[in-house]
Amino acid sequence: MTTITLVQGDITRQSVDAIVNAANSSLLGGGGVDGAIHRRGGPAVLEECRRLRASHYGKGLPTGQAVATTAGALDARWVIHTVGPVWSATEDRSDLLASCYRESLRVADELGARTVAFPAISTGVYRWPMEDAARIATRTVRTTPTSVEEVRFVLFDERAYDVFGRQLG
Ligand code: AR6
Repeated sequence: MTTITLVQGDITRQSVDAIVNAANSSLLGGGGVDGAIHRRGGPAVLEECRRLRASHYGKGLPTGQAVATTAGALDARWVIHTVGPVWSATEDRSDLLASCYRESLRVADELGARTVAFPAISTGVYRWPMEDAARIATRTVRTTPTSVEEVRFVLFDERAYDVFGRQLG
């Protein structure tokens, strides 16, 4: 059984086995959660991202996929980088957003992670409406078979926290 918990705060302050990063396909960092994770995780995270890029993802990590690195100085063992879809009003990209959660959990299982913290993927720079993103995130985590014991959604602000809270009932 996987317990789903909800926290309002900064994902880089979480003490968990794996922290999921809302990355971009370059794997070289950016703003939002990605910037915060690289800042606090330190150069070891970026170094491993660079190596992964060189060895496997020369064309970038595809949207909806996930890959793990060290967590550097973060209070976690791994960072799982996933690339959310940019919101589109004309194209349904829900499956890609669901895939981020599914693939991150698959990688977490491979690593043997018991506790995993997720941000609200795609709801910042990638502009996905919070209600819809929360519905997809919670439904996917609830329906994905995994050995992860705790999935912790870490929401930055009170509004996002409330929206996720309503989805989890
Ligand atoms: N802890 C938890 N949540 C956070 C934090 C934090 N420290 N910082 C921001 N959020 P975003 P995306 C929330 O933009 O939409 C980057 O540049 C934020 O309020 O981080 O998937 C990447 O490199 C929002 O609700 O990720 C990509 O280019 C949520 O996290 C692009 O942004 C996600 O916002 C990815 O965009």
